[in-house]
Amino acid sequence: MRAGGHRGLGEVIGLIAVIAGLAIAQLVAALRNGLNNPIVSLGNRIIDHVPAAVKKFAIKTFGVNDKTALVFSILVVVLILAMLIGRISASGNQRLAYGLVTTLIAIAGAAALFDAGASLLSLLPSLAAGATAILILHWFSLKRAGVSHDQDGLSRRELFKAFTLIGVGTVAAAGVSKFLGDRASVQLQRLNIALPRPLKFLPPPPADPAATVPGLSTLFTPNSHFYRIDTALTVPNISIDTWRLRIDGMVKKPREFTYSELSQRPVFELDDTISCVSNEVGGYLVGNARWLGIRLDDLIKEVGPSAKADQIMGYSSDGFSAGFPLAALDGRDAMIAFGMNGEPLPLNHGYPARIIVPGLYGYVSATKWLTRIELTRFDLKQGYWVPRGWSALAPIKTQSRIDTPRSGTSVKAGNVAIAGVAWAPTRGISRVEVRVGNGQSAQWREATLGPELAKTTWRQWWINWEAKPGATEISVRATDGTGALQSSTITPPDPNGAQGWHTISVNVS
Ligand SMILES: Nc1nc2c(c(=O)[nH]1)N[C@H]1C(S)=C(S)[C@@H](COP(=O)(O)O)O[C@H]1N2
Ligand SMILES: [Mo]
Repeated sequence: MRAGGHRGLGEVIGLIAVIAGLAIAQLVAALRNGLNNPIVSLGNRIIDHVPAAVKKFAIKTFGVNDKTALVFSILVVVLILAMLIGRISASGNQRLAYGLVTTLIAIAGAAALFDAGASLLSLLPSLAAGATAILILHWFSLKRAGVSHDQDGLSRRELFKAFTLIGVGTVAAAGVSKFLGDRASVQLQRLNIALPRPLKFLPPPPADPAATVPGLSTLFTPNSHFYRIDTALTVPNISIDTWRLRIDGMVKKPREFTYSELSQRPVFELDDTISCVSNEVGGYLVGNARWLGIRLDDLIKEVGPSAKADQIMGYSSDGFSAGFPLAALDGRDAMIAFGMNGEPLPLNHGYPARIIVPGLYGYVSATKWLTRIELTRFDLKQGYWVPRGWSALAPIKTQSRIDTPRSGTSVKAGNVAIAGVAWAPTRGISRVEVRVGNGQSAQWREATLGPELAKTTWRQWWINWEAKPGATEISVRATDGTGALQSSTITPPDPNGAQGWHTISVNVS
């Protein structure tokens, strides 16, 4: 038997060493909130530094799965490197192999030092990963030296088996400990806390037209179906016991509040449709919820904003920030929300607290995992997305969407319901029109509007259509509560939200 062993054995050993290293790193990361797996830290740095164009491409291509795609890509690169390292180690060049591991660890460690709330401790997961990988490579190299004379492939196979077992065992252990560690406990806490009760509940919602119009969005978007957009590779796990909200900056009386202090203030309910600025015409990065929380304007008044301040900046525990005009607190029901559709905020949507400002896109207002509010100035501070090319001011544009029929599908000739939603928070929707066909003869017809919960929410709409065989286009346009017609000018989402009438093509058979 050659000293190098079976073909491919080096690569397998490299994989085992690195996977076990990552599992150990995961275990170490689970020991303390804020520590991250090296893969996650690398991903965080990529998210922070990729050019805006690439990020836009990723969101467009992978949609809300862009993070999974990113983690997966990093993992693939790391595993390819692992095989390379294994190969080098198997060929006898231990120094080069360990050198490469050390280099990888140095890069991952450096990445971790920029994670939110990083300290020297942030290096621990990477160091643990490196030490594990090198130990395993070393052990195999000793074994290899030991068995290279006895011509016996079996012992090598046994070794391989042993390490597969160790690898699988460590991955399982790391997963379990992570789960039991932070996530499960915060998840459990969330299930067990009672939301504060408003003095006055909003009336129960009216009958939902979606019940009788198949394919139409429901009046409220269930939390489980609500779109999620954020830069967080791992969802922050924040316990209400340790959570604090600091309000500072250009204020007379900076203050810090605990969860119970805030939730004992008068709470109210707000029906509000939030949207992502990245939502394309006809897109699904929009949802409607009944939020529960406290008034933001009252809170800001109490800390005494300086006359010089013109921006309210929310910061999250993971380093995201979003700023909007102080002047947006013009009486509208901006809130610090604790509840969403009758439940505490889901972890994905900002538990334990987030900001909701009716009428503004999420990236300038809706900070999830909120831990700090700073009164500042637009000429001093920019929120996370602004230096990345998005507008500093971003009111939600009037949009309308056809939910059914779906574009590119076929429908049977006869009576077909065309239906969808339209939104223009805080202006409301006063009219929705639908046009079938695009020729001279095509007429705009007024759709029936669903119930108006508030000027801040979307409105469902529907219309009956006598579909005749052939291919056709269907367009929709909305008029907001001020009487302004939705713009027909097609613009992309950047820098401040897509415009244009949603047009679909369907085939009638
Ligand atoms: N902490 C944090 N909050 C955030 C973001 C983020 O990346 N991090 N993204 C914002 C953006 S761009 C949008 S559109 C909304 C989306 O809120 P949702 O995920 O609850 O739908 O959250 C906002 N709040
Ligand atoms: Mo967004």
